[in-house]
Amino acid sequence: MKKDVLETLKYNKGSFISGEELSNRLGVTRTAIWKHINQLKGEGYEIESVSRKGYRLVGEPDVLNQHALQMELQTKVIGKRIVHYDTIDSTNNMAKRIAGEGGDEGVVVISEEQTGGRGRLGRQWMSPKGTGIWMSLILRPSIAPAEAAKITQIAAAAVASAIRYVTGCEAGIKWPNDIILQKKKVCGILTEMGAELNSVNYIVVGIGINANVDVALFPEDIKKIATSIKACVGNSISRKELVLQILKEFEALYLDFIHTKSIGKSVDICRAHSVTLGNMVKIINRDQTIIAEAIDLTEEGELLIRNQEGLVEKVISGEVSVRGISDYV
Ligand code: BTX
Repeated sequence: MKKDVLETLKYNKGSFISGEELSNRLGVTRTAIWKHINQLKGEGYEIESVSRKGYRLVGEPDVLNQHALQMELQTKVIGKRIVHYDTIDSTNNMAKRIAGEGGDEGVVVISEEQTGGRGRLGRQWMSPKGTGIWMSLILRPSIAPAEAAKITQIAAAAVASAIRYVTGCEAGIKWPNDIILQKKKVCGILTEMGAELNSVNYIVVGIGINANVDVALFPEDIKKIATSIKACVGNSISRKELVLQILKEFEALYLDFIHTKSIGKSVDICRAHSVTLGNMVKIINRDQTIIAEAIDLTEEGELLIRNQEGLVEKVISGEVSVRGISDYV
């Protein structure tokens, strides 16, 4: 019922709604409405109450715990259990531990801060307290280990679409695992798995987003390539709203993959928002770098390049990094 009261206030978009109308619409007494309003206020919702006008929602808490998210979650599987920490080494480490102990598909681990946030190849991922979105999703698809990289493409499509929907910013996708705003990295994705030789046991997809992060506090080398949503839109955004939208978009694309065995829908989004395709890029694979033209993505989410001899080759994401010729993008 508290969820219904909140939804009605939200639906009213900042206008007043009387206690009587709320009680009629939801079929409970005005006293019950009053109690739920007080509980919501106790949870940090700013609700103005004015006599003869009623109630209106003026602000929401930006909390990412199970209780706050599940009140508004619109998914069936992803996020059915949310484990929230104030601080942790890495949400991917914790998600892998939970998955290894039998944790279900759909568990989401979120932390306000990571002390050992990781990128690919053990690189460090800066994860300061309270301003970013540092989260990992546990999945249990019946796929071969070689297909795990497809999950990165699904996540990239979901995050870019969600950032666009929530903020109106033109989020781009730098293949294979970065989301870009204004030519800088706003989000990184790290997909890891527990697998046998031929089958995946679990996949953990880690998503790190500089939502309201002050990137000026990052070390020089990272400051040059990183940005935050706040820096691009000029004000803080609701992390909660963005997490809810990402989980919704991710679930739709992931379930489509499970049902159709194709990531075609995600690849279409990755193509449409790609900042890589059509450009000359540097492909860095450990200590080898080649320069090529990025021409397309395959239906499996691999990058097609035309090398300097004019031959078309497939690049599989794994440990490859892609850079612009002179800039990060
Ligand atoms: P990556 O290997 O593609 O990128 C890592 C590189 O990104 C670093 O070497 C550094 O140059 C740069 N970098 C570090 N921190 C940031 C930041 N906050 N913003 C922008 N650039 C940065 C990308 O790996 C994958 C990152 C996944 C992070 C998530 S957070 C939740 C989950 N838990 C965890 O430990 N990792 C994932």
